[in-house]
Amino acid sequence: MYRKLTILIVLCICCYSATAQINLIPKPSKVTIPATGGSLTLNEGTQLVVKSPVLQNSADFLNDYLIQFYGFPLKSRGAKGNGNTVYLSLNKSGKEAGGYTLRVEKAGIYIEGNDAEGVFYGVQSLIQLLPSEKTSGLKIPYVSISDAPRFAYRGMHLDVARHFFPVSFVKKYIDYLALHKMNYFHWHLTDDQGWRIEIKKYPKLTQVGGYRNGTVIGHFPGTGNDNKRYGGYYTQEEVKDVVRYASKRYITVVPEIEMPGHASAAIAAYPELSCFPEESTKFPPKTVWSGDTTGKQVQQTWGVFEDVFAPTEKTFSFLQDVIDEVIPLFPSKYIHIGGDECPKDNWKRSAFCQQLMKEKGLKDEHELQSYFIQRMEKYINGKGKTIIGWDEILEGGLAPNAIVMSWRGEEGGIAAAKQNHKVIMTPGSHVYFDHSQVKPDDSLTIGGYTTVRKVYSYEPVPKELNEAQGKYVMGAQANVWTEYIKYPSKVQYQIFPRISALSEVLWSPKQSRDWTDFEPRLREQIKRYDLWKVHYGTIDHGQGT
Ligand code: TNX
Repeated sequence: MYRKLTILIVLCICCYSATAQINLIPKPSKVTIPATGGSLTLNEGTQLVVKSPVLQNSADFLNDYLIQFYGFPLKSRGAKGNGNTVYLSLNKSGKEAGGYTLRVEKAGIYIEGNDAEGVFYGVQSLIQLLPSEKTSGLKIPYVSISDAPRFAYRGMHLDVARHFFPVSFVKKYIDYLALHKMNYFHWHLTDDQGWRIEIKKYPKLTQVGGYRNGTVIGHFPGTGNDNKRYGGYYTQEEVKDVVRYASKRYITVVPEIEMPGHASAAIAAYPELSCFPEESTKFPPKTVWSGDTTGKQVQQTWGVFEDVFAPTEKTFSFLQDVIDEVIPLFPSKYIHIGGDECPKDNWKRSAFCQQLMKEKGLKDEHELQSYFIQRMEKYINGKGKTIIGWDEILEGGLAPNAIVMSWRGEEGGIAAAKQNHKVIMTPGSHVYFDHSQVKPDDSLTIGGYTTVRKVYSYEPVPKELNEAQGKYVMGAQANVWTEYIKYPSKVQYQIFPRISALSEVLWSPKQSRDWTDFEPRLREQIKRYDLWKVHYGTIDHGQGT
């Protein structure tokens, strides 16, 4: 009797200790832990068998990670391992894209993907089974996992226009996505405060538009302005390097070229793209650095600016030329063309615009914006690509094949899905990582208050949509606008731990969402942030909920 009880207690402890070590984020669809418990130890002697050359990216990622955080790689072996071995292979019968199984057994570790991405995601799960502290033998509990993503679009955005971030950091950012099984990086490359991508035909875009006067830190002109030439840009070679880096992590880079609004940097370089090329947008006029030769300026403050692209043939051929150089750099099916926050003031007082509207039978400036976007869509579709636009592109009539990014709440996304258009949800209410995550705010932010718990509570498919309409929701994305985020360390602080919550929203089955289950896993994950040496915010978010 006592013996039976002892065995039971030992079994329970084994189970418990095994369970305690399974702290995966995002939570997999199915995790089975053998009642007997047990573990395998990964060490310098562990071998790595890669069963197909397409899986080499995953093998490299695993080894780079082990070297970086634990100081050793696995030893490559041909076709067969010898017990203490990690096997990467494809499972031809698995159906769901990105799906995989991961088994940790006495005989070895087996990762089988439905496709190459699946193997990569299996590797990410394996990485999370490793201890979050550096130890000599890396004990991994026996476990069997079967998993696949819920949404096809699992995105993070980064605004590199308000503040410029070097390639080295952009790559780290891409790694943060990869470690969370995210698969889209939305690169916000142009805005009023900087044009960040080299366009060979228009060198002034980066020579002039890539820099502004002063490191902007306040809402008011001149606030914090130190009169330094400030900015930067990516050469096309650097862009290709980033895209290659991302593709090895099964991350698609979606470039954003803003139009017709948020165009000050382009207009400072080429004033003829404005409705009023002669008008000065400089304010205050004294703070102009010597390279800024036009009456326009790359903006030195945040906000929305009236000087937008004129809908002229000159502008269209300029933008088409830009697109012609952008498309070959990005294998992405999608090109984001902005469309948000375009003031119509200049179009209203431009005789050219009024004439154009009459000729085309457009009843207001919203329809003129729709005409602008539809023309660009036609051009981009002709190159085999699909456009994405912020939800303002609904106003004045949606371009026929456009995907809508719903940021002003969910309404835009709901309306677009009801018109049978694909949608990516990015509502400011839940997934703006430029908002503070604590109350009171512990640093200067744009405003807003979005806790990790609020992110975790987000459901990307609104209840207003029926089942068929809900299928138009491709997924969701967090936006990281950088008005008040100047350094990589602050980007980290803003995205962690909220990125972990978002990854679970996007990857894990809806029915498994449970904050009380997630929170302890997140606390474990935070130890891993320490291993990565990243800055992070907090789970304990002050007064709010
Ligand atoms: C609105 S979200 C913007 C950005 C700002 C952001 C600040 C969107 C499509 N446009 O230009 O950076 O608010 O939160």
